[in-house]
Amino acid sequence: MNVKIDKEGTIVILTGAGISRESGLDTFRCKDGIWSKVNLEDVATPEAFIRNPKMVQDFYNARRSQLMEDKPAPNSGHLALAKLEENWPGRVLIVTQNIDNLHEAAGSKNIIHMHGELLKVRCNHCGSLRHWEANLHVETECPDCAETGGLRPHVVWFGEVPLQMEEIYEALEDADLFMSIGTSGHVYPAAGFVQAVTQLGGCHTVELNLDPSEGATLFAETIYGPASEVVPAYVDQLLES
Ligand code: BV8
Repeated sequence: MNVKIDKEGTIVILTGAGISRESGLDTFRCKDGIWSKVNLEDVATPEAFIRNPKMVQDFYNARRSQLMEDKPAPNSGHLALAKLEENWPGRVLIVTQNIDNLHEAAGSKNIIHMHGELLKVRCNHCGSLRHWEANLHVETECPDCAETGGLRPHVVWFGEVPLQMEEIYEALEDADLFMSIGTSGHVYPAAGFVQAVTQLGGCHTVELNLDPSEGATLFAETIYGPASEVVPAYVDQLLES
């Protein structure tokens, strides 16, 4: 780590599918990733949900069942971020693109799921939002309004507005350190956060990834290797600095 961060400083951490890979969850764009097995246009857009709701529900049912049945454990990358939040005097915010629950399972509290959460569903009819662990089907009745056909995963699809963007940009304005972990830098607006903090000035940026992301050259510092190794090492340097 080649910079000093004020101990009262704000740390904003963007995470992507790469941080969960060593917990056994697939990434999207790595070899054998999710998008090599299914077209995102068929399962991760509002148009797909209208065209073939069963295909979309089955896609998320399979991923929700994996969370519920395989019970993937947070790895040392997730745990290191929870330790940072616990021990850092300043503010630590995780902005995750992931819809799994591994940051929570590791003990992190200050989390924004900008692409939603796999274990939540919402009703298009009544707007209710609730924790959900079972499979979801087109004919599943909403427990709140009793309507069918309206329940959908609480997940942000392509073309939909990511969640809590105002809070995210406020945190980026306040950031003294921006860490990007396990993301290919392919999906916007998340991939644009590093430019946003760089334009604002006064924020150190570091990419911790298995290999260079599409935005690698935009970071002041880059460290490559598996998250389970590079993230704990970086967090220990921060806490010791
Ligand atoms: C929006 C659903 C308007 C949930 C997902 C410019 C500006 C704004 C928008 C756009 C733009 N250009 C294009 C767009 C539209 C679009 C977009 O970005 N398209 C892409 C294809 C170009 N964006 C949108 O539609 C977004 N909405 O823009 O609304 C707006 C804009 C601004 C402000 C307000 C409104 C909505 C995007 C959300 C789409 N939903 N998924 C789900 O099913 O999970 S995106 C999908 O990709 C996942 O959510 C995932 O989180 C996300 C990013 O993928 P990554 O997490 O990076 O995973 P990936 O596999 O790609 O990479 C893994 C990385 O890990 C690799 O680099 C690898 O090296 C590394 N790795 C692997 N193993 C390890 C590791 N690293 C460390 N350790 C390891 N062991």
